[in-house]
Amino acid sequence: MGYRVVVAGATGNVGREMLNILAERQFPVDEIAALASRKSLGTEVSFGDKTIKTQDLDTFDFTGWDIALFAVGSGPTKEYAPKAAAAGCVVIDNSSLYRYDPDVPLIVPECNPQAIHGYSKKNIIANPNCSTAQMVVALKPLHDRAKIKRVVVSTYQSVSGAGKEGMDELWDQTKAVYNPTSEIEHKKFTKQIAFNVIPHIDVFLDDGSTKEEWKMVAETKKIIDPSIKVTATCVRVPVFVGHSEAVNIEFEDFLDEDEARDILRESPGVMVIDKREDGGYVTPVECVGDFATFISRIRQDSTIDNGLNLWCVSDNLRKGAALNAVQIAELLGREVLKKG
Ligand code: 2RA
Repeated sequence: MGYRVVVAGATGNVGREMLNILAERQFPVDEIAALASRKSLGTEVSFGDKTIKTQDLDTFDFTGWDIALFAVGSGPTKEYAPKAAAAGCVVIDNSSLYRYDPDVPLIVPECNPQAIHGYSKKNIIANPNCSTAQMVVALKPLHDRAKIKRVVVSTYQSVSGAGKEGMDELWDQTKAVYNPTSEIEHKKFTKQIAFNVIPHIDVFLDDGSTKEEWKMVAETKKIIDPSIKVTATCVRVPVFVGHSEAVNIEFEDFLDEDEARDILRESPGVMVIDKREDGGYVTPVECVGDFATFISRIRQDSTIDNGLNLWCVSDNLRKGAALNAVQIAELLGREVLKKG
């Protein structure tokens, strides 16, 4: 006997990946429902080798459903997640709405699986921001070995993090560079992303950082350890899928680069590809469609006593969103609901 599972936001980048990954990982599904907004009603989406028609999120009755994976953004989540939770359906939400709520666990299963037992306060579990998820998978095992004091991270985030619109904008702008035509040339673009990088993701805050940067700080503290100091610079780059991060770590105690590499090689969810030669590292195009968080360029930072640098790459639609959400559902099933 398995679960009755809902995917809300089934026609978006992340929602479609949630369906793909539920099927790929053979999550024990007895029945699946794919929900979308009224404008996408009836759109057909794939679930393994099946095709399912989307239903209306607005009128859907969550009673009798076990788990709902939400990928609808904070606005609709605010309206529909409490309804699903009140109907007894455990919500795993990919938006940022509940991530910082003390009554809602924020979970990366490789880092803080024990937090799953806090879900019942609101019957809601939060999925972290994509740029946080891949980073904490690498930080946690190193923190367990040599306690992290401070993290400085620069991200190189793909346009799929901004949804289909972000991908279309890169595509259109790239075409316009090679083949300027009137309708594309005059299309209003917020900023040029083709052959450019933009040091701005989400809104600016009073201290000059962006909300994306603030999320990495707040979420790393909630998932691993509030004592870790984090400073981030989040940058949009002309890549379709796959976030990359240059991570600098300062530990309480010295951690040798070879020992760090060995620890990461043995860590859940991590794939180390780290050779000091041409091509001995991972780039975003190589991570797409994979479940792993790839780590390369592991090396001492000799400018401080206990420093380490590393390069972290992962598919932001998978570990950064859909995969982590499905892994939380697997954890919930194993540890709490115990069906299937
Ligand atoms: C981005 N992390 O990359 C944000 C939301 N997915 O745009």
